[in-house]
Amino acid sequence: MTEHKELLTWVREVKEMCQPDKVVWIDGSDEQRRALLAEACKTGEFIELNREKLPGCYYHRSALNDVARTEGLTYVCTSSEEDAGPTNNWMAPEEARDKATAIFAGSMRGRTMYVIPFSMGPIGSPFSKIGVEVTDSIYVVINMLIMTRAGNAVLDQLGTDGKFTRCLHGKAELDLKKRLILHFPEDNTIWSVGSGYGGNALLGKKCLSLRIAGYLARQEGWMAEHMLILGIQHPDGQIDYIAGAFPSACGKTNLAMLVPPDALAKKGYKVWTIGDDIAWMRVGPDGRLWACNPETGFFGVVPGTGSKSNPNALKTLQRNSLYTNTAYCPDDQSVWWEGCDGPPPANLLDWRGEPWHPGMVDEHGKKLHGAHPNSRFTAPAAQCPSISPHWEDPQGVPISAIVFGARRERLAPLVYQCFNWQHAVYVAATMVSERTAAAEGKRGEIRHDPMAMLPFCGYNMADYFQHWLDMGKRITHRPKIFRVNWFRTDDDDNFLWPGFGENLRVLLWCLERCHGHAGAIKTPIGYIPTYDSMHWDGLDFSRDTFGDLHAMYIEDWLEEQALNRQFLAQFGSRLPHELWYEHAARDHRLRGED
Ligand code: GTP
Ligand code: SPV
Ligand code: MN
Repeated sequence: MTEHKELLTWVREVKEMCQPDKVVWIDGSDEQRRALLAEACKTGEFIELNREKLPGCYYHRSALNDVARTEGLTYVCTSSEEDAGPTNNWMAPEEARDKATAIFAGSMRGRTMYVIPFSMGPIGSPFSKIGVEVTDSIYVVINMLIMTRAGNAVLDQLGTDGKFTRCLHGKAELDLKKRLILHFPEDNTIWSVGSGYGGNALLGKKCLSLRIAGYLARQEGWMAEHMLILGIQHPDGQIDYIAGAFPSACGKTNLAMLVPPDALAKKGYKVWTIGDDIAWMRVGPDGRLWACNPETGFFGVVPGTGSKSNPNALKTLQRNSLYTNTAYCPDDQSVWWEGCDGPPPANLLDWRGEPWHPGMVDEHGKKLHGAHPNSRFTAPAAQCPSISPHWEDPQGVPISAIVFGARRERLAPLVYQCFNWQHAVYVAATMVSERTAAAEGKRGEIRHDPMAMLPFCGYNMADYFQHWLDMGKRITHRPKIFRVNWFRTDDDDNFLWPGFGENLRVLLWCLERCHGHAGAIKTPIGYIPTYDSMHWDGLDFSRDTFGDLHAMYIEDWLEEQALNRQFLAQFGSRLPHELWYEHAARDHRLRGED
């Protein structure tokens, strides 16, 4: 199996602590995967879905208290609290280990412990990172087999002394009071206990590929970002690649799988998907920024996925996929969710397993959902109709533009271009978004979410800003940077912008700005498009509404400036002075003083 001494020793130590009945190494074979699926169906952890309609698909319901990431229980455990910074929860490494050990101790009695060697990025690529996740959850194993490259080939790559991230996961009692998601960046170790939910439990994802990888990336001179990657093919066949950072449940999966509106498709525009959640980016020998997707699957938001909003996602998840916390129809073993194509079938069970029909309310009169708002699909990326032929290229794809998007009903216009890299770092660092169902907490409440990385930065956010500034100096051919917002509403709360496929029009404007030939107007916050600089083929969109989408209310921006000042101030002297410079410069521009 393996002669990697450090790995064998670690697995033995974990076994002694958790006391599983047996240990099974995940080899990556189809045979083993099938056996695990059969076992999960026997215990009720999985339900096999209709073999004709949804071949190879399974349904899983989580515990009621385990439906989203728990940011309040997620910690960065560096030896100094300063190194975690004011935006992370911090716990001293020793205390964290003691607390978690008490929960892990004996927690796998009567269970099997699975050992999953996995690679983030193609196996053997110099840019990939290897992890080994130990878990007592078959659900985690099956997810990891979709989301990562896992099995014996990774052990071979690891050899007898390769480096790997130790990823320990246990369900324990799935008790909120005994749940901890702990990162030990100085030790290249992750401990997660008490949750089976995606971002808490699939440790290759946010824990390794963003928090730990981000920590390493800063030391090694690259970037680990919460970004989608897509390619836009122009009518002449040229392809431009764009990376986009949006907070959780704010549109990355949808944008990554964008289907061009008919009129633009007819002209020859085409969109290619590379990744929908995580981008690892490096400076290439040509001085450009190159991005790759370290994952092999999509762990996407289910509600709202329909043939209008995201037909590519819908096609991707027709086979070999997992559905977690959607509604379930026992009559024909199918799944249903809000925003899917058809009406709900009779005899539906909601995500909790209770009989459900539309219009149901709880005892407080609050609407009950059939599918949990954060119900998720896990689907192989290779099955996506728009997947790019380059999605597994080890060196990645060259990035022409970066877009930062967040969810704002007001203030943020549809799109604006930043003046330069340093200005863009300020714009991204002070990005504000409304909370979504992807994490526990009050939905709709606004908060600063710098670079869409607030919950995912594994070290002091001020140092992360500095890293962004430093990277800008190292990239000789810098991507142009834009801020977008698909979510601006009118006074009746209707979205002003149709979004989804129509977002291509905004991306085309961005790319034409990169190539230097689209019209724009300079404003205090950046360059906004003129109506006539946009492609409107096939869309009847009024000049007035376009104006509303970009309307600037100076008073509101000055209020926002006050919030930004407060946000930046919490980093004290660790904050790069360039950000204060940009803050003051925007203030001056807003007051008409420049
Ligand atoms: P994570 O997987 O949590 O990181 O999220 P994500 O950024 O991939 O989010 P996703 O694409 O799944 O978007 C989720 C929500 O955004 C759904 O409710 C979508 O309907 C909504 N959404 C996505 N794109 C648009 C858009 O262009 N306009 C509007 N109005 N809503 C959108
Ligand atoms: C997110 O919350 O940003 C996700 C889902 O992409 S999770 O895997 O839970 O992080
Ligand atoms: Mn995400």
